[in-house]
Amino acid sequence: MTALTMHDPPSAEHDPASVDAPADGLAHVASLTPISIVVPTYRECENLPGLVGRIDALKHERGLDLELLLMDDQSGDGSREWVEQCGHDWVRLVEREGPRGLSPAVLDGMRLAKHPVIVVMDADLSHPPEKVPDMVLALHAGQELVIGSRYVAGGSTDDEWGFFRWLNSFIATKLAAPLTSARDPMAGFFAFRKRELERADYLNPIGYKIGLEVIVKCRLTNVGEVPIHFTDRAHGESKLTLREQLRYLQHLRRLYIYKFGTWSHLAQFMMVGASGVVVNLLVLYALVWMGVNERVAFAGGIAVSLVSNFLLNRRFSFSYARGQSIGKQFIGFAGACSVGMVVQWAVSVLLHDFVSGTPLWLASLGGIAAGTVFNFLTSRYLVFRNAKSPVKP
Ligand SMILES: Nc1nc2c(ncn2[C@@H]2O[C@H](COP(=O)(O)OP(=O)(O)OP(=O)(O)O)[C@@H](O)[C@H]2O)c(=O)[nH]1
Ligand SMILES: [Mg+2]
Repeated sequence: MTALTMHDPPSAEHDPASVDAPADGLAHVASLTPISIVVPTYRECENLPGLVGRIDALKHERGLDLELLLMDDQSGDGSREWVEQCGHDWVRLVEREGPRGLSPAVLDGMRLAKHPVIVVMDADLSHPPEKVPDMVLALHAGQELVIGSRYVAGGSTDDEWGFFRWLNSFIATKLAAPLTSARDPMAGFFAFRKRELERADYLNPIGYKIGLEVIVKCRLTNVGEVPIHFTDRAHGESKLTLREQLRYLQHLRRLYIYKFGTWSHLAQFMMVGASGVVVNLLVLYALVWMGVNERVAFAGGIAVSLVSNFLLNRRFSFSYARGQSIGKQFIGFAGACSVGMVVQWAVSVLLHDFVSGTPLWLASLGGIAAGTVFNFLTSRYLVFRNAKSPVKP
């Protein structure tokens, strides 16, 4: 298998997404800022000496005032004992109770952090702590959040990344593109000011992508990226399962709804509509193949796609209204769509008869667009209406 890295190395100065490394004269600024480093840990005992050792060296070299919060989910692998005897009073291991999870652990750490700047990173030494001062300086230069990034010029990953791992990361990153302009929004290494958290209504502790959650929920637009070399974990086991990766899609959907509100409902409604066209055609052809009269087959296709559209819209596009009566909603949906079909027909006829030169296909498309918008608005505001704002997760 070919080994790939996401980017060609160096020439960071040509990459507008990359934040410049600080001038030497400014380097002391980072030392003036007390920093809370939050690290979620689950069975990372083998990695703790390396992590704490490197942060300790940095602390002395750069004169940093920092605390390290290890947010541990009852690992029971000797992590607690190691921290107790490590002899550093700035290192604290917090044993969490309740359901285990990376995001809830990080959120708890953010709440406990006593310093104004928070840095989140993994315990497995994938993220170089030596980049923390550059990240803090970029915050001082005006960024709201700074990512330790693999995907800006100068950033890189270990060469052992096979094609499928690269592709997986590439697709996941592209799916997040409408949410932020950051090149590496999936990163678990980022810095921001604790006060930014006040801008979020609510942080949802699902999935692995807590940085993306902070960017979207706190509506941070000024996101900088400092290039890092991402090293694969040398010790311990990965906790990133396939299940976690599927939860990422669920997480993305919620973030889209949060960020785009009604537009995201419209996008889902359109996708359901497209699936309805396919269902309609499949049923139509199946019925004709079974010898059913064509007029009845047309009606059958429409009826089945109406039901599949209803169920999918209820499950996805307007899932916030799922608590209400399915029977009443179905009657409303069918009623609204029947009016939509009349709207579609009327608009097509009007375009064709009264706007001279409109070809049939254009009139028809205009009718479909009008019918779709009508169906969406009636579904959104009449059938699946909800007293609560739909933009909240
Ligand atoms: N507290 C806590 N930390 C977790 C949990 N799952 C993962 N972590 C930590 O989150 C960080 C990232 O987890 P990793 O297993 O390294 O996930 P990854 O970086 O995507 O995968 P690999 O590095 O390839 O293994 C590590 O510091 C883990 O110890 C959890 O359930 N609870
Ligand atoms: Mg890792």
